[in-house]
Amino acid sequence: MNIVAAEVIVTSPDRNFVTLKLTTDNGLTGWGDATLNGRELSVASYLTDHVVPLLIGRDAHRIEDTWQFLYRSAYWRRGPVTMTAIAAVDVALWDLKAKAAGLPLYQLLGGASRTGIMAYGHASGRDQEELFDSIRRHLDEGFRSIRVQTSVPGIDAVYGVIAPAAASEHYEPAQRAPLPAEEDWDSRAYLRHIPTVFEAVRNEFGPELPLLHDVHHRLTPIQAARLGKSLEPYDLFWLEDCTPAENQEALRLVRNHTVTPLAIGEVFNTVWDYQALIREQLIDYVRSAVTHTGGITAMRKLLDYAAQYQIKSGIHGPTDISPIGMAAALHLDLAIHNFGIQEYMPHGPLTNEVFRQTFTFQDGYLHPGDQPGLGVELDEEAAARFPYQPAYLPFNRLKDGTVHDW
Ligand code: EZ4
Ligand code: CO
Repeated sequence: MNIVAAEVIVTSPDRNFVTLKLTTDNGLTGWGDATLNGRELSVASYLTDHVVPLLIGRDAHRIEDTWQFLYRSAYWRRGPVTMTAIAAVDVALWDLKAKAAGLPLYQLLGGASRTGIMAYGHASGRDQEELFDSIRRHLDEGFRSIRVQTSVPGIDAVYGVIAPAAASEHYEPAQRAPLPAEEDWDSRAYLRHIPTVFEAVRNEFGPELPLLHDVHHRLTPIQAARLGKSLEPYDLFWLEDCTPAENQEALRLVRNHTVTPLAIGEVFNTVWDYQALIREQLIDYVRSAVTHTGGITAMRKLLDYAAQYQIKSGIHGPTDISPIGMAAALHLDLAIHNFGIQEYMPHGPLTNEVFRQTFTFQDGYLHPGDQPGLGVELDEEAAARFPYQPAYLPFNRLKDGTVHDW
């Protein structure tokens, strides 16, 4: 099964997506997600200009060899652009291998370890009433675990809250615009407010419902430690990305002060970003995306390493992961033993026209389906109707104008 064609497709139905299409001499098509939010065209170029020529004529069955070849032969290792490009190739090769075998991909990873994949949804609101409504809507949709984000008095715009103009249910942080939107931030106001939100949510919805919260790398270690401690009475499932992810040492300080479970890693791209975090048991959940961390091959190894320390998966699954990347995550979630939870933000209707999917969401559980391969096919005619549009994630400034983490 040799690769005869490799092509990069950029499409923007509800948002931008980059997809790698591999075709083999036995007539199979494999798909890989190469979407890096706000930096989409860099991965498209990395693939088209530097990787596609290397793939033609290669044996598509040699997944491990191809991964090692792309990682080592470039000389320049790691980084989000490189690891997203490698992930796209890796996932497309797994799609091909599973299609050739006539099996859903999870069967090649050891088969199902569970019947369904617990997913969490994103609830948010500008005030308590709006937040409670959003939580109720998620419960009605079937979600049994919920991430809670709210606005904070003293801050005009807060990550995770529906933009006032477009009060759609599912928040999309990246905005189509020639320049990134500027938001404001105040850590002290945030630290005062968030425990009151979780107290109110627990009082309203009871002790059972798993609740999650995302800090988006905005706190110092000691601030994060204080937040974790102050949220202990509300029994969070996890506190996510509480400090900037580059400094693994920071989590040691946070860990010394709180038993609130910690999750981190959506901006990580290799196992090396987790080396101390896993070995020293400083986290509880691995948040990497299959799409940004070298694909299924690398994620499987990372999660097997984590399993030795009872650290579980919490694979990144926002709308900027395409349905192809999402399906790859679901096959892995179903197969591994140390599954924790899966993030799930449903895609918009135009995205679902471009990406024909077979995965399902029922009673709070996702399942990748039983089609051979990933179970997602890109409709190239539909994709061509939605050309690329520049889009950026927002950024933060403090009151005095200093740029802050978003
Ligand atoms: O803001 O994926 O946990 N999920 C998240 C996401 C991120 C976006 C950034 O591209 O933090 O919603
Ligand atoms: Co996050």
